[in-house]
Amino acid sequence: MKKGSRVLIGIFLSTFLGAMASYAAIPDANNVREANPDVTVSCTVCHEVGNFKALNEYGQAYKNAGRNADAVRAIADEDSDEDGVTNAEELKAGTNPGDAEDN
Ligand SMILES: [Ca+2]
Ligand SMILES: [Ca+2]
Repeated sequence: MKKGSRVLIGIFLSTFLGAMASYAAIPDANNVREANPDVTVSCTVCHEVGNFKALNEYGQAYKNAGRNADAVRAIADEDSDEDGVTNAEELKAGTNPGDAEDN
């Protein structure tokens, strides 16, 4: 692959990934961090893996509760994905509160 092609691909990927980060609704990620200061938040906390337009069970519960930091706190003791671990426990442990296969 020519150097010019690699540069163009790099620019495209940087732009695309930057746009994805914006699409992931940074304010929502910040709301999760505000309620859980020490957790790492990725897009898949609220969105389906491979389909970021779809919300998982946790993302839907967050949206229904008001989509703010208080909403994160309001659903903290719920188990949105029904895997036996509360949303707050999952966020602290680094597992996904919207994925029953991850607990
Ligand atoms: Ca859970
Ligand atoms: Ca889980």
